[in-house]
Amino acid sequence: MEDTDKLNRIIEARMKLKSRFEEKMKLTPSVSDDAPKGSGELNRHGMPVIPIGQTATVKWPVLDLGYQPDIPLDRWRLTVNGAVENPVVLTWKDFMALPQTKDTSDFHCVTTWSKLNMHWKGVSLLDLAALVHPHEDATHIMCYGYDTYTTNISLEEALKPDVLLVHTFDGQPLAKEHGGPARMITPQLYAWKGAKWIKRIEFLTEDKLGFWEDRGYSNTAYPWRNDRYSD
Ligand SMILES: Nc1nc2c(c(=O)[nH]1)N[C@H]1C(S)=C(S)[C@@H](COP(=O)(O)O)O[C@H]1N2
Ligand SMILES: [Mo]
Repeated sequence: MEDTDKLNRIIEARMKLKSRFEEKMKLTPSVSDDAPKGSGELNRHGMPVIPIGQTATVKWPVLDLGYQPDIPLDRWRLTVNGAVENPVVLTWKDFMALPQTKDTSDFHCVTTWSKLNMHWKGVSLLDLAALVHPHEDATHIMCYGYDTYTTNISLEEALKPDVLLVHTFDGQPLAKEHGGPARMITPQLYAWKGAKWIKRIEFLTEDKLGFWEDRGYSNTAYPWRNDRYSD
């Protein structure tokens, strides 16, 4: 009974958040650009499957800061806090008890490879946000990895339904080298916006720059605009 109530509260909050960000989301470049740059068929949000300057790869390269943290599940915690009504610290069990989403999406790395049709399972950021109730003036999130990595995302991008905190890839636990136990994915933005080994998500009332955004990468990271570096 209590679980049903909890789920219903998440569903209601999710619907409210969706309607709050719907219009802004429709105006984001990966949905609204009428001359998106790229090649191939159109994907589900109307953009060419291969963004400009990208090449499809079968392999899955690994990118990190030279250190891959090892987080046993019994010590794993995910903190979601900042400009929210209901900050939480989730254990692995709490995290796995949240609504689970399966999705197939593409992964575009700024170093020009794209990996298509990746099969994921995890918790949508929208559902996590619905759990913590962002304040009305929240505009962005900062994501923190166990390796000290950080990356920032606007809420109209982060709350898109394909932005997930994934723990499963192709039916298997996400490998440590790719950010396991859990990482974020941002299929409509370059992949550096998806923090591996995710540890904390902080809701912000103004934008702040993450690790690469502070080192010359674009703050917005739109693949179909070739938006790789800040000028
Ligand atoms: N915690 C953490 N997350 C990270 C990174 C990192 O160094 N640390 N690198 C980013 C970059 S630049 C990319 S392209 C993707 C790479 O993910 P992959 O190694 O699974 O291909 O993760 C992103 N997330
Ligand atoms: Mo990257």
